[in-house]
Parts: sequence; structure tokens; C-alpha cells
Amino acid sequence: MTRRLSALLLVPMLVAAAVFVVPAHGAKPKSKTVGVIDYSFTPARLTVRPGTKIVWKWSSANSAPHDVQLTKGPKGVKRFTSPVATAGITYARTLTAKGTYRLLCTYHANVMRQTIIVK
Ligand SMILES: [Cu+2]
Repeated sequence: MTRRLSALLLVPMLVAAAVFVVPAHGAKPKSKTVGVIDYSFTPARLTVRPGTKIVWKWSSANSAPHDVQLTKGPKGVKRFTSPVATAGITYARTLTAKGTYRLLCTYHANVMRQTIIVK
């Protein structure tokens, strides 16, 4: 292979490599959907990266009203409570601070609990 031909091949290879690299750096913040299903959050425990948008989705099969309340979070994170609904809504929060988030449904606090780890 001539030197000139090698150079001609090198340029497209570098371009291709750059294209593969860019999405990793330009990746959008992720979102994660979790279920609000009669008497449980699904999954009950999950680990996500900082900046992940958590979307709670109420199951259409629900028979009881539920909400999502942050009862304990990393220092400086404001508590929040979603609207109350039986079905048909979603509620989203973006978790930016690293740490452990403890959540529950205020109507079924003994059984409906969720832990989200941001790290
Ligand atoms: Cu509930």
C-alpha cells in the first residue's frame, strides 16, 4: 500500500472513530420509569446516575389511590409529594444530588416504600 493511499484511508477512519466517541460525551441525561402499582413501587430499589429523571407511572390496573413522597434525601434536597391518584398520571423529578432517597406512599406507608440510590 502506498503512503498516499494510507493517508487517504486514515482520514475516514479518524472521522468514524470521532463519530463513535461523540455520543458517549453528548449523551442526554437518562430517564427511568418506575411503576406505582397497587401497594408497591416497581422496582422498590434502584440505583441511578446523578441527573436521572425518575418518572413514576401509575398503573391503569390500580384500585386504590397512591402518591409518592420523599421522606428522606441527601442534605439540601427539598422534600416533595406527588399528587394523589388511582391511575392515569405520571409524576417526575430529576435527582441530581448523590445519596440515598427514601420514598413512600403516604396512604400505604407500611408496605409501599422505595429506595433510590444516586451515585
Ligand atoms: Cu399507596
